[in-house]
Amino acid sequence: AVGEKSVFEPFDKEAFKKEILNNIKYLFRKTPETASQQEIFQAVAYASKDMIIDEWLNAHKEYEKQDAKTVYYLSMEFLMGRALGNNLINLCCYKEVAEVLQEMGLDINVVEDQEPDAALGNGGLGRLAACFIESLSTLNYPAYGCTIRYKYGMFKQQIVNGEQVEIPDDWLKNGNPFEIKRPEYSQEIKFGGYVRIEYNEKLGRNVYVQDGYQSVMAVPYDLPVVGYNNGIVNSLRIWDAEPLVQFNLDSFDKGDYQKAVEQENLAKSIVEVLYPNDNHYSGKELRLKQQYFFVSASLQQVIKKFKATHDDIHQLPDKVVFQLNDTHPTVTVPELMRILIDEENLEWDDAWDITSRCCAYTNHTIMAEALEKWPVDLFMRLLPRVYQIVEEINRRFLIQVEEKYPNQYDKIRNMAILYEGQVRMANMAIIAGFSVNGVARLHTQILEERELHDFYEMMPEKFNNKTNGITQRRFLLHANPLLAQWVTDKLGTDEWITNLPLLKGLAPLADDSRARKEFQEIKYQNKLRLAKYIKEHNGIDINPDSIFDVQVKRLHEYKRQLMNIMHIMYLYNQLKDNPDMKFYPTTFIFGAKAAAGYKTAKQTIKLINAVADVINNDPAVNDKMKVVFIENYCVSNAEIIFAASNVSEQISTASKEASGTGNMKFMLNGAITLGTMDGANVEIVEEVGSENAFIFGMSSDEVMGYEANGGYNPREIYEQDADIHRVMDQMVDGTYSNGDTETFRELFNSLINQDVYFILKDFRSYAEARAKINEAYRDSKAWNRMAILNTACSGKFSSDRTIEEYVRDIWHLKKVFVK
Ligand code: 26Y
Repeated sequence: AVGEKSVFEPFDKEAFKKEILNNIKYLFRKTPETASQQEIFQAVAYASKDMIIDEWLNAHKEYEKQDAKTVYYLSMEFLMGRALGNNLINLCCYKEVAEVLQEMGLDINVVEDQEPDAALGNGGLGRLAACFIESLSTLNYPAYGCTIRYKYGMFKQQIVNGEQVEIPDDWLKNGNPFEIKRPEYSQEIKFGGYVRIEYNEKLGRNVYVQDGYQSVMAVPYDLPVVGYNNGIVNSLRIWDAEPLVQFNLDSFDKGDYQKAVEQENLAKSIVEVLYPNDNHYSGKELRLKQQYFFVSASLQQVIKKFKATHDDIHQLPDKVVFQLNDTHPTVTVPELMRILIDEENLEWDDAWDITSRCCAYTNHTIMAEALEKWPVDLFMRLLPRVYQIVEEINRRFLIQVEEKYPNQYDKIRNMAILYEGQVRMANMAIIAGFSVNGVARLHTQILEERELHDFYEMMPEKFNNKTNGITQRRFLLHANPLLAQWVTDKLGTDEWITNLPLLKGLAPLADDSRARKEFQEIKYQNKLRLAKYIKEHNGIDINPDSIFDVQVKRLHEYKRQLMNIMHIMYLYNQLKDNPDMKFYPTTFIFGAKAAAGYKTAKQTIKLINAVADVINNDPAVNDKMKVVFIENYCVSNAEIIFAASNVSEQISTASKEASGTGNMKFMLNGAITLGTMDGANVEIVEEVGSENAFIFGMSSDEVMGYEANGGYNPREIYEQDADIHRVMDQMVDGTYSNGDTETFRELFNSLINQDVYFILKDFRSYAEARAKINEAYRDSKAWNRMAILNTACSGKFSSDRTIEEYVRDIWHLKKVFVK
């Protein structure tokens, strides 16, 4: 179906082939026979970039002509994954390019596999940003994604002796064929020094000048973000840092040697590496430098671009909106104020009006440990002028609070930006922006009723929900070509590619036995593909006829991978005790990276691998269960994993997972959710019906009720439930640690003393749900019926829907069409 109705010239296969051959020759002085796979990938990538360039130029010409309002999606993370396959899909020439390559004796999958993932992100938040910019292009909206060109992205994970080892991700080592350097848009970024106040005669007031600072040059590179079949190409602008003065012998002579060294080091350090923390804040100065670096660069460039075609800066909110992806880019607020006041000479009130009409904030978490709070002294030292502005924003806000809530000190304690020597970034984003949104209905409700209640009470008009979504172009069309083709055949159209709710039309097929057989066969083929990947990468043989029960996501205590593996330990005990127990063979699959400094998370990975090692080497159970930890979970292998899954583990402690987006990718690919009533699971169940999902565990209200009373007593469960007792003891009796009793002691202690995430409390209910799902799989008719219904009901979870809601309620953009 792909490529059938391209807006492009009919794709010229011969010309494309010639271009690949030319690239192989002129870039590498080679022939197809002597070129390496990597060189062939580069040659194909450059050839496809040539197709993109005209559209890219054209779209931007049209934006300028129409003077269209543009959204700047500011995010510390964009977890893009690979570009080649998706660019070809969105250019509607994937099939044709595959044929060209085949004629040349090449396999497009092998060529795609040469591309390193652009892993400029950790997990959900970064991948959401990537889905959003793809949808923005596909929906014809002018947009930029702005972030940092990290030299090293998310680390590569190796498992050595069962433990995680982090390998630097040198993703740019072979160059990046898709990026274009734009030195003409370079911006100077200033750090440190002090603020000098001067009287300005002409303005009749004091002005503020930053002096004695260090600076670096921010140099942008643009990556194309291709819309699906519409001729729109937006840009992901990634900022690199370079020293202002080139380090050379001249500067030695001039006595600037020290300065040159410092600038070189500063520039290098800022863009060196992505912080691998997910949902966990650590007050590192370098991270604040990164934040200010890419925010200031983006804002300076936006203002210059605006002024090139507009006289009145007051019109900025009509043309520009900044979406802050969590609090990480919140320094946008005082930086925009600084530019408007110090450089554009506006008065405070004018500057504030413009700033608040340009900024909107998305919250992705309610967990206290993820909230960014910078020590005042650190902030002040690094950004002296920006800090003055923060103080003034805070001062003026507190006057308002005092007026509205006289003598209510708790309001100030909760809402002040500056409090107990810290700058609270979330409070600044909420106070300054015109919109605050959560990422799933339940999450937004918890923000309004609890976490941000005082803000909600004071400014309810700012609050809104935007349930997350995912792009079906990557997670169905590219990731699961067999299912994509089946969907197109059954619907008689490929319009679902840009209109996902059309999948509803598949629902009647759930009751059609032939359709169910076909659906099952496609899943089986995808399971073979994953089994092959696992064999190649892990050396483990798995049974494609077993249930593929999968939990892939960042490793975090609240996501409860520990509960999953403990339940597997429990099942193993059961199977050993009752070899004839009724049990459908299951392969339990994990994939997860732990933040490098997160001890409990790393221990959990170790436990999973230790349990896998024992179980996979026990012939007594091997025809019934296997446990696989897939190394280096990332966007490119995720695509293979989702397509092959039967059971989607979404088992976070209720109230903790803001939304989840992996849950949607599984659903789209026909996996059944085994989950708690948390995040977007609630809406998934609402769409597909509770009879087509397996829900267990405490509700968010129950969880929050216990939390308000200081938790519960896990020891009671340990004492009373013999099965749980046994599993717990096996963590510290050496069963999974060659007799060593201390390897997993900390995990044991965390459960017995506090069990902050209610693992023991939810264990029984989880076990029941898992038993039900194991039983349900036996009835292949009923199972495939459910699976088809999950795909059919996943239409709501397209990021196209999410983006249209952002546009309607927050951004107010107009679609731009190109000839
Ligand atoms: C270091 C620090 C301040 C920090 C770094 C990364 C804090 C948070 C994060 C990342 C958070 C994140 O990925 N949140 C996830 O966002 C997804 C998209 O909205 C949600 O689906 C998911 O539930 C949420 O955990």
